[in-house]
Amino acid sequence: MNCERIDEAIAAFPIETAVNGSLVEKSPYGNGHINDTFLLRCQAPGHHEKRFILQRMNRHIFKNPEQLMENMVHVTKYLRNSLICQGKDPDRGTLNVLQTRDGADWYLDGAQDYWRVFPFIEKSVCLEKVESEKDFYDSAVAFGNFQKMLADFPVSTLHEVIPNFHNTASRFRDFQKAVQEGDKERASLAEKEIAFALSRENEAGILTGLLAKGELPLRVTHNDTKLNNILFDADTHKALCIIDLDTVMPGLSLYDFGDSIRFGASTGAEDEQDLSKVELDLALFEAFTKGYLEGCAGSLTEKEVGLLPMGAKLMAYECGMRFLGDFLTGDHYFKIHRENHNLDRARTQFKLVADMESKWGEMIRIVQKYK
Ligand code: ADP
Ligand code: GN1
Ligand code: MG
Repeated sequence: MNCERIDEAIAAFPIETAVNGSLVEKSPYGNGHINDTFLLRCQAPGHHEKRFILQRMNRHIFKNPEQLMENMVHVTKYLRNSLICQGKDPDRGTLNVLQTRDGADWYLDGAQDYWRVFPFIEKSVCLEKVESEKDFYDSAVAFGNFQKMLADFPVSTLHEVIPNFHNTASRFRDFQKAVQEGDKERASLAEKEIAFALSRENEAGILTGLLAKGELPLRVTHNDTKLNNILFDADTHKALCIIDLDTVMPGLSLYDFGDSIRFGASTGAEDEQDLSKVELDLALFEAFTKGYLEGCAGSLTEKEVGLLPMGAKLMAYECGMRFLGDFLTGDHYFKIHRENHNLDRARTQFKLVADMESKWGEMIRIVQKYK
């Protein structure tokens, strides 16, 4: 990670003054595919320590970082007030954006990169993989509750930071273009996967079509509801805080549900190479469905609830097309750590789609049980 301006960025924030101490560690942190994340550790006299998360935002992907930060500050302040009203701890229940020494919400460095800092939420854990059904259920309640807490947030005040982010029909067109214009040698490695994706064109627009007809509501959604975007309390293992708010935008609740399922209810990692290890775990699907509906507490319409399985399938399908499109066009979007990494990721997503198709009746039955 080439971050030569990191010291310049650190100096812009009141990190050391916050604890009257000195910075003793700055190291790469987390497993995100987009931004560069660092952990900062400050040591104060008397062994008191304070940690921060510093992030350099990906400017190739986030074309308007100032609008993005405006969304983030607006939403986190709103959540903070709601938590205070509910008598909960606003420093642990939501992300908080630390202002620069000049009172801004971000720092723009001399190379035109944007940086931001969050106080580290202590005594928390972040899971890359579901460890127990209960944790996954808790994460579902938290994501459902996030949806509910933002139900009255004025949607129209949010900027659409990435247009058509979860518009599977538009992602399908991008994918077709990637197949036409991408690397031919890579395409020959992925013939089967390309055919799989192209053959499902008629399903891509199902949810956005219903939105356009007014049959599904536009909501404030998170849009990146992977399990590793939630922090759990280290002692109680209760879900504590939803993080990674870059893509909070107007969207469909079904895609939030679906993203959690494709990531957390899979029996394999997102980049597992042995596809025999990848399938939809129906027990986890059930735990998440139950928790999400409880967390939403009646705020979803009957139509939304009935379409939850479609949200899961389309999200895995869309994500697979995004990974595969990126593989075909040279891996410029998602960070990769090995050869064919994005192809491996696409394969797991399409394996999940196929598995969901074979378990469709059971997925519907589970949703009916909790509606
Ligand atoms: P990315 O967009 O790269 O996924 P995230 O915002 O999800 O970045 O942060 C990466 C990781 O950093 C998270 O998975 C989590 O482990 C950790 N993290 C982020 N913010 C905080 C915070 N305020 N407190 C504690 N850990 C955090
Ligand atoms: C990216 O940054 P991260 O890893 O939380 C991506 C998501 C994908 C996800 C796949 C802004 O999320 O849309 O679903 O990778 N974020 C963006 O793991 O494109
Ligand atoms: Mg993340």
